[in-house]
Amino acid sequence: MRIAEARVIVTCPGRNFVTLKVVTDDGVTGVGDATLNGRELAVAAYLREHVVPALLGRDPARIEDTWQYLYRGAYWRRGPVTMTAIAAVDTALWDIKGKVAGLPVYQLLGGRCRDGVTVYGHASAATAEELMPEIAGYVGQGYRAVRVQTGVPGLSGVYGVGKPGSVYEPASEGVPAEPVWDTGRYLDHVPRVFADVRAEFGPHLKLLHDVHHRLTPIEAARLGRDLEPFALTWLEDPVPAEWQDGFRLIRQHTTTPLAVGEVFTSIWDCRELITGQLVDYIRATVVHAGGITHLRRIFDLAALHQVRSGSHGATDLSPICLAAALHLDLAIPNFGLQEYMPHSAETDAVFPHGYHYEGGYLHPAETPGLGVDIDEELAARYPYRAASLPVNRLTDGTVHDW
Ligand code: CS2
Ligand code: MG
Repeated sequence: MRIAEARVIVTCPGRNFVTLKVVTDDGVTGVGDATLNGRELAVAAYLREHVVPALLGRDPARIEDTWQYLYRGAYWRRGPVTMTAIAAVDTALWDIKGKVAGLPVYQLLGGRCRDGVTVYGHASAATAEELMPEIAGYVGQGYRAVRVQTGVPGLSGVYGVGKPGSVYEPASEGVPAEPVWDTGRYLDHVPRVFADVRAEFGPHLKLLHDVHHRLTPIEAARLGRDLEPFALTWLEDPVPAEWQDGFRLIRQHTTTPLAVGEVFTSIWDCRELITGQLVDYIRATVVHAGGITHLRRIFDLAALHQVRSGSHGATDLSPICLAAALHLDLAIPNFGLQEYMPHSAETDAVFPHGYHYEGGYLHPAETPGLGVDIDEELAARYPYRAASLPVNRLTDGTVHDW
């Protein structure tokens, strides 16, 4: 069996997605997500111009060899564009292998380690009062874990706080929006919100919070300490993710568990954090960290150090990435939680899939491969629309981390 064709499909069913579809000479197809939010066309060009020509004629069964060929062979290693492109190829080849074997991909990865994949939902609202019914809504649907984000009094909008009742969307059309951020107001507000949430929902609901890289290590240490009475499951991205020493300082001050990794692209980004036990959850994901093959390697390293998985799963990762993540989540021993934000109906229609939510768990499809596809005719009806993630500024206009 040989790779006969590989198509790069860019579509915007409400938001932009890039997909690689690999076709073999006997007609088996596999799909991989290649979406890099706000930089979609860079990955599409990397695939079209540099990767697809080298794939044609290769044996699709050689997943590891193809990974090494693309990673080592390019000489220019790592980076989000490269690793997203490699991920797309890797994911598509696992899909093909599953279809050829007649097995869902999690079976090829060693079989299930659990009955279902525990997911966390996203409760967010502009005010603390509006937040409570949002959280109650998730609890009512059976969620065991909820990420809680709120607006901050005095700030007009805060990244990560969606509009209640609508599909979460981190990018906006055109050039970046420039919201204003104030660390002091945030640090004052968030512990009060969690005090109310814990009082309302009791000790057993898992609560998470995403700082989105906006603090310095000592500010994050203070927040972690202030949140200790409310027993968070994790505090996410407390400082910019590349500042790994920052985690050492936070660790010296607080027992609030830490999570990081949605912007990581390789095991090299995670290595010190994992081996030093500076974090508790590693949130790298299939589409940005080199596919199923490489993410498995990261999770295996994490397992040695009692670090658990917590893969990124926002709406800007396509249903193909979510399907792939679920197969891996089911098969690794050190699974922690999976982020889950349902996609829009338009997106779900473009990516027909067999995974489903039930009582706090997601379950991958039992069909051979990943159990997800792209409807190319439908996808063609939604042309690409330029959209950007925001740029964060302080009240005096300084560009800040986010
Ligand atoms: C967030 C995302 O899901 C998360 O935890 O941090 O909204 C993230 O900012 C976006 O996926 C970026 O594209
Ligand atoms: Mg996050």
